[in-house]
Amino acid sequence: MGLWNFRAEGSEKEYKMAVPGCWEAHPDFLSYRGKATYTKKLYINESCNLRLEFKGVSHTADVYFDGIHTVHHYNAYTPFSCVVKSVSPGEHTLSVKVDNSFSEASALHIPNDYYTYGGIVRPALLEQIGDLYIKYIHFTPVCENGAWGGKIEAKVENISSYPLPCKLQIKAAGKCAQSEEVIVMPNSYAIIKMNMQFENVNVWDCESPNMYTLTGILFNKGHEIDDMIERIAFREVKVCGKHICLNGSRLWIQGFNRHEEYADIGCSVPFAVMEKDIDMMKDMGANAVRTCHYPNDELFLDLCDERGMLVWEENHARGLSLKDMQNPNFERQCKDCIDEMIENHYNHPSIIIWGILNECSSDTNEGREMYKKQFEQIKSLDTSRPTTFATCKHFSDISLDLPDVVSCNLYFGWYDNISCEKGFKKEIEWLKNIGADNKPMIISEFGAAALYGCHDPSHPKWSEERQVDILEESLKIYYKNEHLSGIFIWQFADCRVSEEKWFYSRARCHNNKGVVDEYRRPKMSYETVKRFFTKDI
Ligand code: ADA
Repeated sequence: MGLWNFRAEGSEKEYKMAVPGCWEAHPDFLSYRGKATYTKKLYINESCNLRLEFKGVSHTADVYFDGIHTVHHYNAYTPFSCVVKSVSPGEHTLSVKVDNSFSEASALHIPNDYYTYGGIVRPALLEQIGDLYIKYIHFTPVCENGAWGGKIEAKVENISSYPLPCKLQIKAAGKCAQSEEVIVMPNSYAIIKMNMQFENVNVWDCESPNMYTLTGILFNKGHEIDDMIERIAFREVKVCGKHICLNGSRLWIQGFNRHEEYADIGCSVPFAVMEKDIDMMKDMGANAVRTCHYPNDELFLDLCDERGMLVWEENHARGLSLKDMQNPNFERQCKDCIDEMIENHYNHPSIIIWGILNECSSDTNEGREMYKKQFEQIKSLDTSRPTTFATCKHFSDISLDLPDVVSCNLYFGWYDNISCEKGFKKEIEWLKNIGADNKPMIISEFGAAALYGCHDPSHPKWSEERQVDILEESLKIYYKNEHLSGIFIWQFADCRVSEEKWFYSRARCHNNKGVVDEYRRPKMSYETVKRFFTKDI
């Protein structure tokens, strides 16, 4: 947190730029797409190993420490880190070259129906570490015959050139356990697995989002050399036939798609606005949010944990054609995004489903193979959550056998001039004919656009009145429909979009389907949604 020196490529002018922040928030860079360098002086008071972690740099970062390149990272939405060994006491220079331009090097950040901002858009942190440190601790809650246990998987890294012994101690929910001694090989890592049993714990759910602190302490020859504090919870989410169950009870999911963005701030959404968004969604009666179309800031996920908001988190992709998916960087960039999303967000109890590849080429054999590969990757990392993807390939999708949950984006009344009742009936019949009706189904997107303040008694498209009409008609059909496990309205708030491609045709270059505008000013549809989502409360 703070001000860094900033200079755009090819410019001699130096600025002060806020981190975390988007350069588009500065009057001179409102629509700047290109490269820039952030620089900051660091003062280290004793010789040590430094670990630098960046929670999000949009969209490509190259980090230099005293002019030496330490790490390259692509994708704005997942954390990455690097270690600088044996840093001497005194002043040092940290610089980050950031690039938010579109090119073949970027398969996922492309001109789209959301805006790719530029900057060190999420927090950056610095910590001193020893030669042996904890990379992550994953906690998987397991309930057997009413008794709660936990599977622990920790990754311990050795950055020295000699083998090091260690033991891991875990304290959580009044219990303490210690691993056997493990030797971590030089310049390598070890995975430590442990099982724990717990008594008298309170489960996590939307009404009572009970959280616990897990403390991991790493010992080397009896000396404490590192620790890690994680927040965990006791809840199980499973697919039970055609339903999604939380702690054994059938879930009804009702919520919003939410882009990470706030008016002129861009994608570095302030913490207070994150909380306001959750307050407004809960005020409307929502119990869920979909992180369309990328992994979210962990601060927002922390709030969802604490407030009992269910989360569909997904990897970064929106509307990529087969040609886009054939970009030579696509598969590696998706793989890295999924690895980083799950490694960093694994313990959030609010995340109940992993999604991938929103409206990509799931209607082609080559596309299907890529979906298949990504679902296999997710299952290799986490078997405790179901998977899904949102399709728009109605009547032609050939990949719906792959996910645990079928999800459809439907815009009857906006893009498709057919009644929601008729359109939904056709969709259900199609899913039944292809044998995809044997698993839970979610309407992952439905909605209509309205310009904030646009009122017209004839209810034309783009008026708030028409948005009410379309949402009302859809909610009458979808709300607690027997075929459905949940619905996500598109979308919570208006958001900026690219000017390239057809997106320039979006009124004011925004996606205006929010129930509130980008300043969180409610449209008429706010009360419509609230009427439906709260009527059973
Ligand atoms: C698609 C897409 C969303 C948004 C929406 C719209 O379903 O998944 O990101 O672009 O359409 O507003 O048209």
